[in-house]
Amino acid sequence: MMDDLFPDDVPDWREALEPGAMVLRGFALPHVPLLLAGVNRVAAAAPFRHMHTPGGFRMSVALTGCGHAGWVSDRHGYRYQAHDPLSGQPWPPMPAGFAALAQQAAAEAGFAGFLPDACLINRYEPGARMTLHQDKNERDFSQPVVSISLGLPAVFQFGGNERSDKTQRVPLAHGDVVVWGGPARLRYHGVLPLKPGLHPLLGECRINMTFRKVY
Ligand code: MD6
Ligand code: FE
Repeated sequence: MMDDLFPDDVPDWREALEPGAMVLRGFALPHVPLLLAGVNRVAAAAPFRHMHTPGGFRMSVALTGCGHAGWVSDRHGYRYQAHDPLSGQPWPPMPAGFAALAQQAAAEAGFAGFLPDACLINRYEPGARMTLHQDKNERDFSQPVVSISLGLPAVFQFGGNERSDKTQRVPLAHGDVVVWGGPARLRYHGVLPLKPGLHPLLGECRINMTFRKVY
């Protein structure tokens, strides 16, 4: 009988948020050294920078990226583009191991065969936040987004398909991975202002990496 209440094919490190959205607690922990080495290499070629919204506001989150496309925001709007506007060069290639890890995480959440072509890297310092938004600049909404949290903990807001829908608050810690797609793919979401703190590996900082299939 207990088997019905707690099916053993759903280990408790996987938390379903709602259909299509899942948190994989600690999934990235064994891969932190690889991820941080890769982030450092990317940031050496394409430094973290604070972009401006189309309305002219400086974003509190600093951003870089790697792979075939990077996310860019300026007074003309936001979009993906193949070149880093700071250098005029293509974004750095995705470090070895990144895509395979994102693919494994997606498969754990029920999205087999995910082949990301871009990884956006966000850096939060205390006070930085991400207002509610949808990820909808990608071409193919049948592909999920895989999001890895590193460093200081944060509170993720997860809402509905309208900005005004009520949101749930999901705490995310170092090594947690969120996968969403399918019916959850266009949900509004954001990150509450980062609380001050000192992470043993990353100091006063949270890094979020989101893997997408843009093209
Ligand atoms: C963040 N993440 O966690 C911001 N988007 O810092 C996102 O905006 C996000 O985590 C799409 C899917 C997963 C995410
Ligand atoms: Fe997002």
